Amino acid sequence: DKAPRQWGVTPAISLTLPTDQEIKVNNDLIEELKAMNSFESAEESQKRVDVLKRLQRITEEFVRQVYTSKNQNELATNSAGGKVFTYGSYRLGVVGPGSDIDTLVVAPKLVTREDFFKFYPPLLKALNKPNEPQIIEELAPVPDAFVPIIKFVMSGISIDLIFCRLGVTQVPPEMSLEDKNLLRGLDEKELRSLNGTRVTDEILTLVPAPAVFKHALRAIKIWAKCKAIYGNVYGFPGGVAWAMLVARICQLYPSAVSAVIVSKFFRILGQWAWPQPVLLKPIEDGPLNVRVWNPRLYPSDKNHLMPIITPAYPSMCSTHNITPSTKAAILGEMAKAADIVDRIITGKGNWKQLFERHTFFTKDYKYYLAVNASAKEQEASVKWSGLVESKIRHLVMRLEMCEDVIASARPYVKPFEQVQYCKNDEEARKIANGERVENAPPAEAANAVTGETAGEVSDQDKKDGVPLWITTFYIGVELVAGWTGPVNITWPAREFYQMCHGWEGYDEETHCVKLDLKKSFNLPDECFDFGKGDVKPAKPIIKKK
Ligand code: 3AT
Ligand code: MN
Ligand code: MN
Repeated sequence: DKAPRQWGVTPAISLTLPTDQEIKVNNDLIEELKAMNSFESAEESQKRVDVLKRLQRITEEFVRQVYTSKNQNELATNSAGGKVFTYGSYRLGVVGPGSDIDTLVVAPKLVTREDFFKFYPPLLKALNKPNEPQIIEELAPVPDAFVPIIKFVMSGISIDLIFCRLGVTQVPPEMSLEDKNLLRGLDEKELRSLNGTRVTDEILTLVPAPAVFKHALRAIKIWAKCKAIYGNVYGFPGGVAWAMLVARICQLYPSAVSAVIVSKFFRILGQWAWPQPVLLKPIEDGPLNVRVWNPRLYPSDKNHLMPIITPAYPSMCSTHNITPSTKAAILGEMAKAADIVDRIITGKGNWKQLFERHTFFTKDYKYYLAVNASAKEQEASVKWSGLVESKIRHLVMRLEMCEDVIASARPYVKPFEQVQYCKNDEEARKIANGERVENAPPAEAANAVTGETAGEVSDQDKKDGVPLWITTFYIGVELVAGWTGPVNITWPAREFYQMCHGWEGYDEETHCVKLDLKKSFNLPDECFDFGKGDVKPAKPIIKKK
């Protein structure tokens, strides 16, 4: 007999086959996932396949056009190829009804990033014919992003399209990105673009049973979103980090069903010897002069509180954003979940209990710091709120340093957007700066990216008013036990304002950011999902002596 294959950096904890009870509980889990609308229909999946086929054809046409424009001969042009890869939730097999498709276009050496932004968008636009339903909508190339990207909607599905050229003359249909020598000679943007696909492809090869992994990952992602502990920008694990955590548990229990993976997930990771890293395989060396995660070599890597390391060379820490407060929130939720799942596994509870909505706004804090980012125009608002959002975790870290007053500070993972129609510029300025104004002007919920609004404000008010786009981020603030003095956050606030104002696009006429510390009972309705049973905290009644 051959010894069983070892998955990952240690032997399995158990190879035991599932019991009848575990199989039953696993079926219940899958039913619950279906009930929560986690899966899409067969038609919807087929639509994704068709969209990808179409993108593959466009990619080949794109490469041919670039070759022709560069006077390449017919033989070279016809054999150059070009291939569409995927990464993100689609590649991991966990897309839900609203998911996008994260796609990567790979082309031979001759095709540059400039060519991508010059030739690809017109090819997409050309799919739209007059007097017919539009195939391509919301086309938005962002060439100067950290990872340059073309965003659009194709046949109703959101697409994130990124690009990388390789130092090869042909990119055939069977091309794989596994070989790390392909990374030679790439610039940083190209390396970043290639990374997503290389990491997701590798994760899938490192789990013993992909179907078990996918269902468990669906459950964990839904749980993490319900508990508001999902999102890299805010200092929580993002989709890839959660995937690697689930993958590691799958390696330790190669024969387990998804329900058992979920239960072991909370027990093992909740008691993990952090900051010991979670690895899916030994960290590899490689041909490039780039940094690979190594706390013995790099002091900054030693600061990572919950390192979850990507498997593909060059390995990186996917969770360098985690702070002491977000770590505490994650571990707290894992401990609670472990108890709930124990009861489910033994037949004394049900999966709904695992997916209950968080109590971030209804119970968890007495104080909330609202971060209001406002801009006078919709477009400016998108960029500015994105910039402010990326600084939230830095504000959180500084709040955490006010140890005399603040015990913990935890960011909420979703911004709230609204547009307010002010009487004039002066009033808009006051509102942006958090000054009180008499008879607050009308406001409605908004989406600055699409321009959609709730439609509550009358057309007349809109016509008469000066619009102010406001994005609010919340941070739950727990004071040190017994603290009754003032809550002085002057220092974190000043540092935060400096960071935001230091942005190269900052213009004090257009952008404003203002902190506003609130008591829980003063939170606005936008924080609550009354339909899901949220109850707004009440103002405590002050007893007379
Ligand atoms: P959905 O099913 O799409 O909600 P997902 O995991 O696919 O879940 P995204 O499409 O947002 O999530 O992201 C896919 C990957 O793209 C994850 C990460 O490697 C990369 N990515 C996303 N946003 C950013 C960003 N702002 N900066 C760098 N990489 C990003
Ligand atoms: Mn995605
Ligand atoms: Mn995406």
